[in-house]
Amino acid sequence: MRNRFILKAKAGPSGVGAGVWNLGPGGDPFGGPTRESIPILERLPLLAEAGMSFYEAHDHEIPPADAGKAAKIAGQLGLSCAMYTPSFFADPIFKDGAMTSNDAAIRGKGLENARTAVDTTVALGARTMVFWNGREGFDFVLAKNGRDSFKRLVEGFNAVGQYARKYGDKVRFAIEPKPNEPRANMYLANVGEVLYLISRLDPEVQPLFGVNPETAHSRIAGLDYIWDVELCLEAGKLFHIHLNGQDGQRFDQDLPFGYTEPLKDLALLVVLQDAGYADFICFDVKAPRTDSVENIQDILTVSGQNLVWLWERALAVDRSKIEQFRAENRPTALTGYLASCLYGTK
Ligand code: 3MF
Ligand code: MG
Repeated sequence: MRNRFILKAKAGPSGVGAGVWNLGPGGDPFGGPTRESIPILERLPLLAEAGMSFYEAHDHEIPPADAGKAAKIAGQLGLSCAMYTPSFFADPIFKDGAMTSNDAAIRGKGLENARTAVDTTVALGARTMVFWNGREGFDFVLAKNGRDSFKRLVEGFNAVGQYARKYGDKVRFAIEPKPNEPRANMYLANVGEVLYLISRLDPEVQPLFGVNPETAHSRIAGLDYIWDVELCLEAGKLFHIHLNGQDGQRFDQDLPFGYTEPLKDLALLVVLQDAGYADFICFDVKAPRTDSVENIQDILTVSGQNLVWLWERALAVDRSKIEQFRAENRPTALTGYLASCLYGTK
């Protein structure tokens, strides 16, 4: 077992986490699995061995009935649950969305699953429940009334928030934006849309809702993930973060963190450090279908090592130099300074 990845001087939890789904069997839309599927609970020791301190799971991966078993195995491994999330995308019943389905019965089922997931989040000892907008959107214009969809999202989140109030401050919610894939157009496409939605929630549940930005999702939207994260911080709504890499605006790749844009990743970590970000840092990466089952943890160890290297380089960035380049209006020279921090030269 390798040592846990630890982020020095980080406020709050200093370990890192990953999803159990990150270690899948390697299927994609054009071909089935390329390696055996590891049973979900057997993935927990693999996460721990790969240096993770936290795990994350969906309700179709760790259903409520397995929560006790999962918590016990995790406890023995020294792993804790960073977040739990209802899958509103895997079950065919949610093919046209859960909260924004045109069918009231399906919206009701989504709500029921969300309430159950709140209980399971608590049972697993996690504080954060994530909502990813997987099927909440449309492929064809006018297939849904967008204004009604927005109202349904507000109503749905208000109802889940009201339900969670019985747990006091034990549970809160982080909404994860993504612009497309699997739908052609997804509601809650970016951080700005999520923050606007939160602003429309009932005042008593509003404080329970924040954002889980994902670096690759910002990239798929053609946006800069540093500004997306800064906007969440400015709103006091950075509740969780998913780190990964993305090679341009193509399909969702979930590449290792630190692989595609190390200089920007360094800058992102400077922002998180300076904000005193005290919540979880987790990877949402995907073991590629070309990796064999024996090497399935490489995606986590490479991401973890890149993160630790970049984190320590970010700690060493001289903030007064950043201020100086800003005052001198020398943004290009500033990028050169960051590059020198990244490459380790003077
Ligand atoms: C898809 C994702 C999701 C979410 C997950 C939890 C399957 O692009 O990023 O992973 O992270 O549903 O929010
Ligand atoms: Mg994600």
